[in-house]
Amino acid sequence: MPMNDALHAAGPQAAWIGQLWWFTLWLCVAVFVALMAALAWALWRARRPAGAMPQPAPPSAGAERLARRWVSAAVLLSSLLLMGLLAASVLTDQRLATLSLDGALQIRVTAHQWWWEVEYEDPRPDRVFRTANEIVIPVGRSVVITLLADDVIHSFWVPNLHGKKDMIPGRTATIQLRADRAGTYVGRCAEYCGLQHAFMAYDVVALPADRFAAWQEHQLTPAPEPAGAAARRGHELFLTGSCMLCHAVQGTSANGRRAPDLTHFASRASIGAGQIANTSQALAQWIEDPQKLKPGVNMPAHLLPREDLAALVEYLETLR
Ligand code: HEC
Ligand SMILES: [Cu+2]
Repeated sequence: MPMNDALHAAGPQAAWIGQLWWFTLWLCVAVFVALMAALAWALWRARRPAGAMPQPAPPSAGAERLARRWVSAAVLLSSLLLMGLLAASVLTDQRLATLSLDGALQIRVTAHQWWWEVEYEDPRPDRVFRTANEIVIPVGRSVVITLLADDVIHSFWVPNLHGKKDMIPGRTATIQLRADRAGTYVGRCAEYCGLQHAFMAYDVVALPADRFAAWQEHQLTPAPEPAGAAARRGHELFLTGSCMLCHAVQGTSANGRRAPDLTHFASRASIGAGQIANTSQALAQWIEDPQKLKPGVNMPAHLLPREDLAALVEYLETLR
């Protein structure tokens, strides 16, 4: 089950933030209860017999001194509690910075209108690859994600793994995290960014180290030669039509960079950044009229003859 829950930490960073959250919550609950009790007590003490007009007696000097002392004590206590919250959040920041980055995996995530480009870095250029809307990471190994933005301001937020970090065009930010449990964690854009703000999800999939290594090797392979007449026709349409202007498929002449890399598109769970499940029917609808499935999308509609559309879908589904 994909998870999207800040209170079920799957790694140390979210756990530190979770502790701060619980501390803040219980402190505030205690203050609230104390305040309500004081209010109830004050109301009870000041009650008047029904019907009688209250005749406030001038307070005695002693009572006034006592009241002033109470007020000073309350102000002091509130300030101390606020300082406590401040100290706790500074401490949490320091703990977040203690994550060991030895042998960390380096990933670059670039925010686009309205999808996420994911690039796995490697000192060897032939081991760099790109995917979209799905960030696969190994369990138990730190990951440094460099956050960039192309044409939109987003905020990167995978609640099970870490807090939020803004992605601003022209600025580079990083976020360090580690997943200690395997699972699929849903990421969300947490900064209102426009038309598709509510539908810009991505999955962070944490796999055991060996499965991650296998996934990584597979991503590094170019797309297979399509077998079968329909898939071959789809391949040809892809390369002779407009698709290759925006999309890349490694191992072919398509190397557009304006849209998601489709080399292993069929292995992804969804189409359009979590918008719809990746099925052949949805894929055909997507190619024909992406606006209908995702208003505001920056992919044009393609009104193709029926067989051509089917061939394209057939081809895209070979891109495992
Ligand atoms: C003008 C550029 C452009 C052209 C031309 C174009 N696309 Fe796209 N395509 C995009 C963009 C941008 C997205 C990302 C949309 C989003 O999620 O917001 C996309 C998304 C997709 C996706 C979903 C990818 C994913 O991982 O979610 C598929 C599949 C796709 N396009 C197939 C095609 C096919 C097939 C053609 C040719 C018939 C084509 N595209 C032509 C820009 C283009
Ligand atoms: Cu956004």
